[in-house]
Amino acid sequence: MMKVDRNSAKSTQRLILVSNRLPVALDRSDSGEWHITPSSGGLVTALAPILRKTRGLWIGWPGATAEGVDLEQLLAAYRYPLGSITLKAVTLTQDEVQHYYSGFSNETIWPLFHDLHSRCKFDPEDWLVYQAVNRKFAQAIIDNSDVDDYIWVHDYHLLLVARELHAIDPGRRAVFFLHTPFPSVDIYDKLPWRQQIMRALLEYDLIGFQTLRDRSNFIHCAESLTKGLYVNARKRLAVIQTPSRELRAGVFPISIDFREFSRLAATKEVVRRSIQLREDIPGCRIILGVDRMDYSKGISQRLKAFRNALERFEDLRCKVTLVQIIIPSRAHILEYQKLKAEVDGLISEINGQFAESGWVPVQYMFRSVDRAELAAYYRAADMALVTPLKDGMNLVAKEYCASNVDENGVLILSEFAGAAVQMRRNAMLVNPYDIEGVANTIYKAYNMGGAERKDRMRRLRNSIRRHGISWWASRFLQAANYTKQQSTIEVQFPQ
Ligand code: GDG
Repeated sequence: MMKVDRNSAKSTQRLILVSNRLPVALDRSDSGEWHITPSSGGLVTALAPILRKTRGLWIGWPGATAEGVDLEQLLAAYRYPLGSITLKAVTLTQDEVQHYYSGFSNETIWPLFHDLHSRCKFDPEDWLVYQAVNRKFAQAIIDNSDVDDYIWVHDYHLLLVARELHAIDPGRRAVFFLHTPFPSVDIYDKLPWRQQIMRALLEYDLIGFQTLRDRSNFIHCAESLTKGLYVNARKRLAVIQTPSRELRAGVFPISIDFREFSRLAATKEVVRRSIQLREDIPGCRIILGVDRMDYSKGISQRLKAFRNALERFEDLRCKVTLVQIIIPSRAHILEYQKLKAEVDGLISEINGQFAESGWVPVQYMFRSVDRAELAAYYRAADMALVTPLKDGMNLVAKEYCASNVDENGVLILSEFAGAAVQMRRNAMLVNPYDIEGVANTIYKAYNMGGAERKDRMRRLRNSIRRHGISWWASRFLQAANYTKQQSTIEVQFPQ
């Protein structure tokens, strides 16, 4: 439990969370009825207590566009199961979804921030709509908040919200957390709107990054693009002074609800299912991959590494199965369709080349699985292969360890995932582009003795237990001076 400063004169300040997506999914049944289901996630779990206690508000896009249906009204009538959190929908037209979401967010900023600038589309129309939608979000904040409310904006879809807020009301303050990496100057400079975006980012009061490297990249980009900038990065929270204002930049590695994952993994249902999953592949160790279908996740490179391992280490054949769960994502974007075709092709090549009676080397699921099923896979897996080409953090790596209650699994982790900073000593780090290197590491992990596996996994789990999602949220909110100003609430951060 975190005691907050009760001597402060200020009364409860409402927390307003702003993200591209609301924490709900909207679906339409065949009969045309709309269904709203809460989508779980670390962010909701971490912030629900504080949102509840401050009568907080979550502003975002409900994830659907619907002709002739008032989604705002639909959501207003919906009671969010996690308590008295109010959800406020920002509705988007088809055209906005295409240019702001698919276009600028996912075909410009996403690849650029993952160092994949050759995949970027730089379309002025996308940029115009991106600005307009950020303005729309800012207007929704103004319409639904008071000047004292505390505004926390999330992620790369909403880089300009502070600028747009200030254009309407210069007195508003907002803080920001970037879930993706921030690229180096060489990459960031490719962006035709680098200057406008940097200026807009400097209008936040606090910016949180996943790793020190992301923050350093940001500071270098800011320095190279802004005259008269003074930076003191020696403190834990870097202080950045522009000619007109001052802001802070910090490092807050996001995490998961450790307790929730380890509790789920120990339930009867999950234990039973994980035993069954192992029995379904008798005599084989399970290597697990869980990713959104995204080129940043390095799925093709991972499959090539697995193939290389089977080619060079014959004793792995019939002894390991790669279970690859891939969640469909951004399927309307051409690059993602091409990636799916490539992944499908590689899997069928590997299975065609190596499968024998009773053994299929790659088991592939292209769909989402429910949380208990995911926990059963995490628990059943002898190894997790988490090999993104670049990743802000990568929560799968942490979820795998939290669910590995038997402490006998091995985590093979890309050195380019933000998670590698905290997990580098006890995970087996790989360069995902080094196909032979990853194959060698699979083989090493396969041969690792029980004592070493246990020792590494125990340390990984202890570190995630100590630095879970509530630790992340409380550190960010403290840095932003949010919790200090609370006089009437006690914020619980369970660990
Ligand atoms: C972005 C950044 C950063 C996956 N499959 C299923 C499922 N999942 C859940 C996992 C995990 C989440 O999706 C994926 O999180 P990641 O961190 O791996 O990746 P991104 O979606 O790219 O997230 C990333 C993150 O933001 C947080 O800041 O770490 O770097 O790119 O939680 O469990 N969940 C269920 N079924 C599935 O089939 N229920």
